[in-house]
Amino acid sequence: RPDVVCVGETMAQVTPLPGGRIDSRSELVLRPGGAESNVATALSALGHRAAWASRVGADPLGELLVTEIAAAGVDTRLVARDAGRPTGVFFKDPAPSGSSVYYYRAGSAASAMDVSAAAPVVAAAPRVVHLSGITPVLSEGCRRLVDHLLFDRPVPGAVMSFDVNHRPALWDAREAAEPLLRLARAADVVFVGLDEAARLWPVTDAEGVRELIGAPVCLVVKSGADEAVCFPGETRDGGAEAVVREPAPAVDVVEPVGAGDAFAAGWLAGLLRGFDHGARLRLGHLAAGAALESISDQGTLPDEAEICRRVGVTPERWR
Ligand code: KDG
Repeated sequence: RPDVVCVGETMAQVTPLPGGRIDSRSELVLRPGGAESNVATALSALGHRAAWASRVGADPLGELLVTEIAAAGVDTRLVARDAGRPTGVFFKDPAPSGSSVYYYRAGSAASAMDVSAAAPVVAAAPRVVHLSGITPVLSEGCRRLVDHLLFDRPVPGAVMSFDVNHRPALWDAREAAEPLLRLARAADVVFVGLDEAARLWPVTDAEGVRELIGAPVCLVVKSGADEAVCFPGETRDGGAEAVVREPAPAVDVVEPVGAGDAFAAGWLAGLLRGFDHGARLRLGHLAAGAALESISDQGTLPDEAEICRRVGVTPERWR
């Protein structure tokens, strides 16, 4: 039984080697790139049983994705093959201040997912289902799939985790604002960047996001390089919630794509391990920092002793 099932599209990501650019004659690297499989990969690196549920083309790129993601320890048995549609592709021009991405994903195999893709997720019976705001914009079927998982709650007892993940290249903020807010309000745990929230909604600070999304949701607002704030949600006795803030450690940013996914994975790993809210945020920062220091979407974690030191837990507690 997996701890977490992450549902969403992964594409073949094409990136130039360091120093190169897409618009020049560069050597290119092919790797899996997808928010939800990034979360599954990072969870697996943190020692959890993670599965990725999706659909890929019955083509060499689909094979590459499944092989690479399985090699990272992720259960890929919930990935369907589509003989009639291709695996999506995107190009990434890395830049520390924000990479540029160019999508070739319209009509992809993953965009053909619909509510029937929920059945294997239900059968897997995970403790957590992780979704993101990318999936609902891919197609009507994908939108219904996310709605079904979040509103009908077909996975008994699962914590429903949702990363807002607004991608301006897929829909502008005006179009995305209402659907993403509606989905965030339906989840149990929500991750959002403060800049992303301010682009989508009339908010300027983390408290504003908390008010907008509402108290039953456990909300994590990430303020870029500064800090992450968690509003744990209403307490059972109706008391005021204890807001937790953790400053982000300084890192030498190579490329930011994938850092948000790693943060979510770190936080969810902390949840699965029963860590307190401060330790969950610190583990989120640690995983995000590793991704920020890497040219690919995934980073390399420090060893166990260093993880324990930075998260503030004993090795016994970690294992
Ligand atoms: O979070 C990283 C993702 O944005 C990237 O891997 C590509 O999944 C992707 C997307 O749809 O933008």
